[in-house]
Amino acid sequence: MNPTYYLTTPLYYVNAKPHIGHSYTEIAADALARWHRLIGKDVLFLTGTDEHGQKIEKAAVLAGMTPKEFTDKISLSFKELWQTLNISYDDFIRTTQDRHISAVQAVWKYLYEKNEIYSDTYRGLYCTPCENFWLESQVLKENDRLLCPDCKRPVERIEEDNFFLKLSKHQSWLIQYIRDHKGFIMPQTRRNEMLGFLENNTLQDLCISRPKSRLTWGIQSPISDAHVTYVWFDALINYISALGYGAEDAKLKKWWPADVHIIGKDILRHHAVYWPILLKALDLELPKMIFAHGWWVQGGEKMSKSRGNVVDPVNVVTQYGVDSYRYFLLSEAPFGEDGTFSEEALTDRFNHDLANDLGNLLYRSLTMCEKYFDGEIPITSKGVPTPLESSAAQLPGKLASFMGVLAFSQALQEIWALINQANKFIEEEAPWKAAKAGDTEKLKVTIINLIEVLKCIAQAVWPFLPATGEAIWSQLGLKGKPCDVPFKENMWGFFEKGGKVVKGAPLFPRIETKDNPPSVAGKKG
Ligand code: ME8
Repeated sequence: MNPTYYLTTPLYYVNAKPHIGHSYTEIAADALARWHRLIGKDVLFLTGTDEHGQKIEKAAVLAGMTPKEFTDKISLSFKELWQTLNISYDDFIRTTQDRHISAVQAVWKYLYEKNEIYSDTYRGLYCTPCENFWLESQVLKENDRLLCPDCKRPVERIEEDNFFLKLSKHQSWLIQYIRDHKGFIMPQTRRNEMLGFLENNTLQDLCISRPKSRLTWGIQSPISDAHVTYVWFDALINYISALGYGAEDAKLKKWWPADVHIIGKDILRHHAVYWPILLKALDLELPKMIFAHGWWVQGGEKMSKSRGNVVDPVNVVTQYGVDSYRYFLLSEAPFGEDGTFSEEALTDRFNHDLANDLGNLLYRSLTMCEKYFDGEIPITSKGVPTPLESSAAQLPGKLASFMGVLAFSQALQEIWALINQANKFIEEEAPWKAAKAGDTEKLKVTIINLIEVLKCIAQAVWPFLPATGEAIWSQLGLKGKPCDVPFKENMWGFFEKGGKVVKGAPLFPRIETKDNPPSVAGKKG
């Protein structure tokens, strides 16, 4: 049996269409899922949509639709975008599905019977855009207005009879758990932030319901006819409801605990405080890692629909292509830190890394294979080891350590170091000279080394740029996909029986800009 790898993304709110921020989390998760498939793991990649609560109910009313009609429509727009972006999720959960509703109700019952839940009156403030409860002492005061400390929008004062999950009794356990498990909250800055928060504040018990007199668009509580479930309590449970919690043990046993929950830093507290305590109360293990990535910012502020500063992924991929967009997002900012989106930066990376480095390497190598050997991959009698071979052998190990800590931009740098070494190899070996001198054996050795390294590169880029990896694969004359062949240390000699390349058009025709005239291209080979 192959080792398993279970990874999740947040469930996105369906109050509006997805933007670049949502696509970032999704693309990162996709790269990680594909990487683990490439190295032979049995992967479960879960994503989906968060469809209950006051914010969605309001958005539906505004659109003149029922919440059901509205959530069906927007949830579909997420699925469509994921298809466009080549996202290979295995399961898409919607919090309005029966499997989720029954799991949430099973959680309610378990916790109620265990005395982890009690009823009381909630007096405090509520931010609908964030769906968060706040205390008077936590909100911002501006003139006579009270504002949400996260999104800075006005909060509403509420007094409601509700149900609460006991958090404070688990506080010291959680602090100790985080201290003992260094890789549990990543990156380390976020871990320190959470430890600081827990060490300096007494946790308020979490309100987990809303009265039906205020909100009906939620999951019915099985212990009170008058209440529905608070949207965050509902949504977090998706990570186990998708595994059949309360209904089917085998799936939960196979996949839980999750290997990583990938989230943005905006929802760290929900995942690093509420979720672990909820799991502890449920007598379930904690996920192995919670990774909170940074934000795409515009004008110094987080990109979000409500701020009106979002970039629409569909426009970008229409203009630059899916893999260029994926490459830009994963290489531009270290995962965990904020990034700034600009078309200039994207064009620059496109021309430099994709067109010049990767595209040219493939095009030149296959052109030479066609020119000197009619496209037949040469079989050499001299198995001369080259520096390319040893660099390629080290790549899987290096990538494994970066991917283990979700360091996507560093993993890409390693792959590009090999691409550039191969480009340098062409210049140094100057195969056109060997051809002129009639040194066929040397020519064969050079070409076969390029073909072997391209095969390794096709596999290595595939998690990040799946269509590109597959295009290189088929231009090398190979059947299937790069993930069909194990990606491991000793992979040189793959073409020892030869083969035939099928050169295509350049993968990334360069984008002309003022600083980047077309004449920069046109290298030998
Ligand atoms: O919070 N930069 O859903 P949501 C980077 N339903 N990532 C961003 C981003 C930005 N500017 N904007 C959004 C919710 N994201 C809840 C989650 S989970 C059980 C429930 C990404 O639609 C990032 O992953 O507001 C962030 O955490 C998520 O979208 C928030 O999505």
